[in-house]
Amino acid sequence: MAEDGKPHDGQFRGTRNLRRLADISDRKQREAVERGLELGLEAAPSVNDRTISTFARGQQPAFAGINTFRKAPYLEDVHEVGKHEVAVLGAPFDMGTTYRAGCRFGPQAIRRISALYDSYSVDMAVDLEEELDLVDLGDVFVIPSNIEKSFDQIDRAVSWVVGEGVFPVVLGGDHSIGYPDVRAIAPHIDGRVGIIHLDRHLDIQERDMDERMHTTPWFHATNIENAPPANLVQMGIGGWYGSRPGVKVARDRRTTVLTITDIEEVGVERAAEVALEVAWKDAEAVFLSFDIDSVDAGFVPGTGSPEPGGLLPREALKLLRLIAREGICGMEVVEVAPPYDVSDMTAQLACRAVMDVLGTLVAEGKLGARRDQDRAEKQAQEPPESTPA
Ligand SMILES: [Mn+2]
Repeated sequence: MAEDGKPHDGQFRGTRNLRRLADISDRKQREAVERGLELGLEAAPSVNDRTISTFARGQQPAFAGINTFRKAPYLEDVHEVGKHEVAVLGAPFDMGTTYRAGCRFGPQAIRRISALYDSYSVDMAVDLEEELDLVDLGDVFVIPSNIEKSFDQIDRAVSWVVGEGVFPVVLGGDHSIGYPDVRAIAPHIDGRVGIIHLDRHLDIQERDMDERMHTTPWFHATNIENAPPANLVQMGIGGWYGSRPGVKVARDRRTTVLTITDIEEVGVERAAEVALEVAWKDAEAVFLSFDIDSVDAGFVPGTGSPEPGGLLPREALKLLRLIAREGICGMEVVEVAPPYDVSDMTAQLACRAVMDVLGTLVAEGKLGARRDQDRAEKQAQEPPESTPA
């Protein structure tokens, strides 16, 4: 019992987080209001709330305006990306799909539904707007009829972002982009890159119908010298679709495979521990690849190769958060195919996956204002360097 006698005070995260959130500044939100009034005209005299402008220029209303990811600033000039911490970019490519196409519209759909969300989470006690400098770079110019040229374009785009020291969030697109994403990131890592891959499918065969399709990214990614298969963890596997050629490769290369039944049996926490242990072994960084079809098809109808019996959304989000806690070097969310979606629910879960991962990275001081604060405090504690005599 707390001092004021209120039962359960401080016992639950929710109540504690209300206080934590109150400590986060609302500077960016206030600036956004000022900017809205300046650019969008003051509201009609009948509107009592004078923070509202005539033209919608900020977060609200969620259903209005031009959408970027969570209505973050659109960074038209990619040369400026290095001034920011996180860049969202779309890879609207679906020529690697082997069943139903449509995930070229994934980035648009994820951005559209992302406008629904505010910047802060009571469960995580973070404010993404205030504590993280995120921009939306728009989409990569993919070459719709050519897989290899599209890989080159995606590789070049992601490599640019990472080379500028910025954390990439890639919105797919089909899973073939896992290969160019890792190909882009690996050269920037001084050491091994682990890969944690959530999926119902192994996606590790060499070719599919003679090409490098969405069933093949990890074959090619784990051919990259510092992205070895020993550090690849494949979680949630268990679909009946397209597994046979990949099974042999996964066996030969000795990747770590956890089926959905494994996860069910050991539990999400233990599964995450195993994944982190394997992916991080002798590695400098870990890349996170989230195939939305790792979730039960009932929750994600809008995907190219749906599979019943996968993760529940809450399990998937928990797994992602546990993985993100140790820090990652980038993430992709793939296989959101809006033409088959219902009520934006698939795009919405993809959006939430990104937000929960970013929120975790901020909360754990791996990215954003808390990391900067930790670093500044550490620096202040270090004794001043002695000047040479
Ligand atoms: Mn899949």
